[in-house]
Amino acid sequence: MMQNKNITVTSPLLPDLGEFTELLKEIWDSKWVTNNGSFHERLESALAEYLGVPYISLFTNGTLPLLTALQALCITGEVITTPYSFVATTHCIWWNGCKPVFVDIEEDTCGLDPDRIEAAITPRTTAIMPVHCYGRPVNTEAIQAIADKYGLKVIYDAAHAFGVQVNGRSVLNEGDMSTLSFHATKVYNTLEGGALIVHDAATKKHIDFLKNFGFAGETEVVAPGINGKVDEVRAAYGLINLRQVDKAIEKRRAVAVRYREALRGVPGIRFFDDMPGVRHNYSYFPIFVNAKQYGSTRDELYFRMRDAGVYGRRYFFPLISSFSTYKGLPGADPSNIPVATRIADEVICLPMHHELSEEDINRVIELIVR
Ligand code: T4K
Repeated sequence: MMQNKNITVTSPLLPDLGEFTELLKEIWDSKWVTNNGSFHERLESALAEYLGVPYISLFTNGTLPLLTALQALCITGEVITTPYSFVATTHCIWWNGCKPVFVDIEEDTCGLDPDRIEAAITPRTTAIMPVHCYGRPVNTEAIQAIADKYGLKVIYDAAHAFGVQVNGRSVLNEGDMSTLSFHATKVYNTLEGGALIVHDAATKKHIDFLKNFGFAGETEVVAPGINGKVDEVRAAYGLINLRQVDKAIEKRRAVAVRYREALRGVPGIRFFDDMPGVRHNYSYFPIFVNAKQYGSTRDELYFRMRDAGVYGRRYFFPLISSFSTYKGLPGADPSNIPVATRIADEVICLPMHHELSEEDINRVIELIVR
């Protein structure tokens, strides 16, 4: 009997090999392979234009820009953040010697609930680090109003929000800084990669020093920086991928439309619709399983899918606040974060990428709709 192929949660968007080889030849000929080369410069300009942001600095992954943003803004004390994210979000706060303080999330965005932030602010709070989870923008206006009232910085972990716009404006322009991840599993990737988005030239210059060990010249080190540099090979890869990302997002949108058509009305299965005025990137397609109404638990469905070769993922289960390093921190107790706690037990991110065929989509749907 023919075995069904496995369907994974995502699949990397890869550049055309012929085109990539051409650029590799150029890099080989130039013998300039890293440290702010010409492809690096071209990719920064192309991304700034595509994303509609004034200043962007490339990084070698999506974790280092978070670390660097906290460094650059001299964040100390307590940082309010979400327990419902990839663990890198909280790790970066910890690595900067700050204390993460967990606040619950909203049901409709899976991002920080602005109505719960003020209660978590103490005299030691210096910053808020929300996440545009699954690329769904949080309420940036409400968060900024709180930040302004208490004199706090806002750093958005926008790892999932490549190309996301609200009313025609990039969500990456909000707050003091935003970060992106260009990991292979993301809508847009440079294999590994990431970026930090800032609002002015002087800050970008400082970030560029920080990502190069703090060097401001051959013999001058202005701050304790790190190595976050991107090489020419990945910059060239990223330039080609940028030209095909819109097509990939359009394909993802079509997958979302099919899932929604098929799953709407299935008792116990909740999912997101598009938000008004938002240009989404369809980076993830989470469903939320209400066991009572659906008749099986999330994990029963999850493992049934796996047994059939359909590899969804439970992003973001377990909550960051439940890991041993963090579970004693303020806000980490499940009673303080009831929405995040419930949603982490309900979520399955369905396969979502540009290469899913009609047959693949039907296989996923048939496993959920019984
Ligand atoms: N902030 C947030 C909110 C984030 O979500 C992330 C990362 C970060 C910060 C940090 O950014 P980075 O430093 O990572 O750039 C993945 C990614 O590694 C991670 O980037 C991502 N978030 C996280 C949500 O997911 P895993 O451990 O789930 O990936 P993995 O290896 O299990 O891959 C998932 C599926 O993707 C595989 O089953 C198949 C497919 N895949 C994966 C890879 C790596 C491929 O088809 N080809 C591949 O090369 O973490």
